[in-house]
Amino acid sequence: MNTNRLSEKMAKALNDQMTKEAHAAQIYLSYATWADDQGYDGIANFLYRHANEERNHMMKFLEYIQERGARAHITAIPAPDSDPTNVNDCFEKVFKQEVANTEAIYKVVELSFEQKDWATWNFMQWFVKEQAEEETLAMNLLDKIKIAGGANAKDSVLYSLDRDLGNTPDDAKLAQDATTDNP
Ligand code: OFO
Repeated sequence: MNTNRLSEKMAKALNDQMTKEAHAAQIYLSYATWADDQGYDGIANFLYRHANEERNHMMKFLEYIQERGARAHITAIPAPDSDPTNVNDCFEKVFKQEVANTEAIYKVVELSFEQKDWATWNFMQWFVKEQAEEETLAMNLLDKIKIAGGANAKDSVLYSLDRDLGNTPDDAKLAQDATTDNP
């Protein structure tokens, strides 16, 4: 008896999105190591924590695919893009990454609508909301760096920005506290 409740096309779309979330985690990790290396500990801390959130998103997809009776396929993750050239570039890359991921999420939502797969449509709404929040966060970061002078921001301003980001509340919970329902 076939207990798979996802169409082949939907299972592939969800698997692809799962890998995209893993890719996002790698991208944030790579920017975090760059920031760390440049001496921006607060920005690095923020990016490390965000990498953790993206990894939790990957797990959320994995669990959903398996729960619906299909198979989550663990594949290679594409390498992250090149290092940012400065803090302004770093935040611009973060914003672009989030917008690209939002577009990918919308495609899965669209497919679920076309297929009248309401369980998947409902599952995806959490990600629609999450992406809107993450875009806002990235826009706020960009606004801050623009006010600070963008690519020409002075060291003293970058110092305060770095300190402030290091003190932002921790959205990403410790691994032992996070669940796929509440990543
Ligand atoms: Fe997975 O939340 Fe952003 O990209």
